[in-house]
Amino acid sequence: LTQADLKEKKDNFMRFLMGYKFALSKINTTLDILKQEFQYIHDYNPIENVSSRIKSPDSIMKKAQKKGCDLNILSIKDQIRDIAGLRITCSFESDIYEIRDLLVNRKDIVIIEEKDYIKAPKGNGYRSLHLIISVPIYMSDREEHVFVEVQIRTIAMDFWASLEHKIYYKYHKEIPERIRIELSEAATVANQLDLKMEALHTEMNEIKASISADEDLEELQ
Ligand code: 0O2
Repeated sequence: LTQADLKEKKDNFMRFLMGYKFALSKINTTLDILKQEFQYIHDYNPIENVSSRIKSPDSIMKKAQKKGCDLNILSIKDQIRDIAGLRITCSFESDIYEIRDLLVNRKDIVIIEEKDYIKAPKGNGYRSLHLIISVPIYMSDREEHVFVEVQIRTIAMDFWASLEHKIYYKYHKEIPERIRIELSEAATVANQLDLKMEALHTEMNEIKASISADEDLEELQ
């Protein structure tokens, strides 16, 4: 390959990655609107935090090689579905499904795949809801659809996953047995905390509903 060929390949790849940047901006805006609207209508916000990242060209290539995927833009676009990743954290488990439903009901987003590691946690204790969504983006000369991986989890699930991720890489993916057991116990405790917080949240909502029903009644009398 000549220098000019290489430059053209690099330019094409960077342009290809721009599509993912636009898709993330679009979903971030969508979530921001949903958040503000939800707050206005229900006086409640199910989204605590949103973070996003685009995989580096290096890790895209590594993943493509690992998967045995051809190293061209079309194959990578089709087979590596987490080039753009978005993580949403919320306070309560019920919020996760609330956000999922808000996304599912949007006409401009197509849900390609759903993995529920909350109903079926991974062996190590990992819990989260994963969605692969397809997002349309409008470039100057064409319309494209790109995949975005959305991970939705509670703060407790996120706390556990971040630490597990660090430990996993610290031990080069071979976690010692004792730490593995302790991580699994920590996942159980995090789950118990989620259940307790959800129960308190439900109770608070019931109290709020009964106060507002009393107020409505007073207004009528
Ligand atoms: P990073 O650095 O977060 O991007 P795939 O390999 O994506 O084609 P897979 O493995 O079936 O297919 O995808 P899955 O199960 O949807 O999980 C992908 C992502 O979820 C991971 O991305 C992690 O971010 C997260 N994840 C999944 N399992 C675990 C886990 O056991 N512990 C933690 N901490 N995170 C997990 P990457 O690319 O592995 O890493």
